[in-house]
Amino acid sequence: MEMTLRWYGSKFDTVTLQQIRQIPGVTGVITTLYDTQPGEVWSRERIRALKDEVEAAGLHIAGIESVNIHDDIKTGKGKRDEYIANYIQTLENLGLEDIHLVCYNFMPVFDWTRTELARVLPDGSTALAYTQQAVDALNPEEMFNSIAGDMNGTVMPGWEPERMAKVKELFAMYKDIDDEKLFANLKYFLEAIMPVCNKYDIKMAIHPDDPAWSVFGLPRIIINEENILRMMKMVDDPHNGVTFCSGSYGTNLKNDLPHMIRSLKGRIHFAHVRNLKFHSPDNFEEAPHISRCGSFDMYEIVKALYDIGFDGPIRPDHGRMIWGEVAMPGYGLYDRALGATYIQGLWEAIEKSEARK
Ligand SMILES: [Mn+2]
Repeated sequence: MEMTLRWYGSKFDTVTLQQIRQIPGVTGVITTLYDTQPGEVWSRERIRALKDEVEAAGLHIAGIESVNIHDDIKTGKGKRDEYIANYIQTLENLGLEDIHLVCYNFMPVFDWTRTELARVLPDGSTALAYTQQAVDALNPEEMFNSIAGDMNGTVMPGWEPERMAKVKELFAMYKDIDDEKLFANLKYFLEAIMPVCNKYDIKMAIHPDDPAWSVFGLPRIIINEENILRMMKMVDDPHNGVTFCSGSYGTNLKNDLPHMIRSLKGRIHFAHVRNLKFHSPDNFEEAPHISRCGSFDMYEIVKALYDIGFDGPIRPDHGRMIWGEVAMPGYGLYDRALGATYIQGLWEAIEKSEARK
């Protein structure tokens, strides 16, 4: 595995490449052209400029998170084929610049959903949190306004104001889309992009839906082992793979995370490792990474990744705000740095104890 950190680019991130470079063991960043819109072609020039900037700081681009998918592709409507052609062009440009991992998601309308961006924990730190009760009490626009007011002056992925201005329109687009149609549209998209992925060895890594169930009546399909295996089989190519995100699949306590990891051997191209603390099955917060602070056994999660021979980029996921930091919620420096070193500690211990057997 390679330890990495997500970075939104110097115009958008409060964390610098120089700071990331000083986190022990972190050698790569997972980044994006944050100011591009879904459906747009990423030019080779802009990709190369991003790469040069990262490399000048002594790091490298370990992968892209994300190249977002236009809603016409997800709904199979409008200019789907034109946007898929653009996506293929972007993949080709990434491949030509020697970038071989792309994380994306297929979530309708909303990206990940939280109901609090700064729940105060007993130690005074703050974390992102979710309660179903809060979602049930809001309509989608109220949801957006409550999130937008709480971003510490940053723009959060999937919650861009220009996108949310069209939230009613977006809901109308998905009116007749159920799980089966969403699966079919995902298959259509994947079949179209597999040739370029094979040509440039680009691993596509779908991010799970978060939370791993339907919100506001929208279909959600990347939620459990059964569905993800269905997706792997429906386009059975190793370039069609997954981002294993423990914090997203883990929102549903029925998901056995180590078991899911083992069932996806050879198809996990990227891993997000984080912990959640549950107060009830639909009330949780994003806990510090270490096992004793949350509900997951992080050793078992990392051990499962080790056991399947996972060798892709791994990153700590959302961190808390600690030590007075003001940053994009979930994406501060300090708590993610602690997560990165902790995960590496687990990995080293597993590696050495396995070697002694
Ligand atoms: Mn994730």
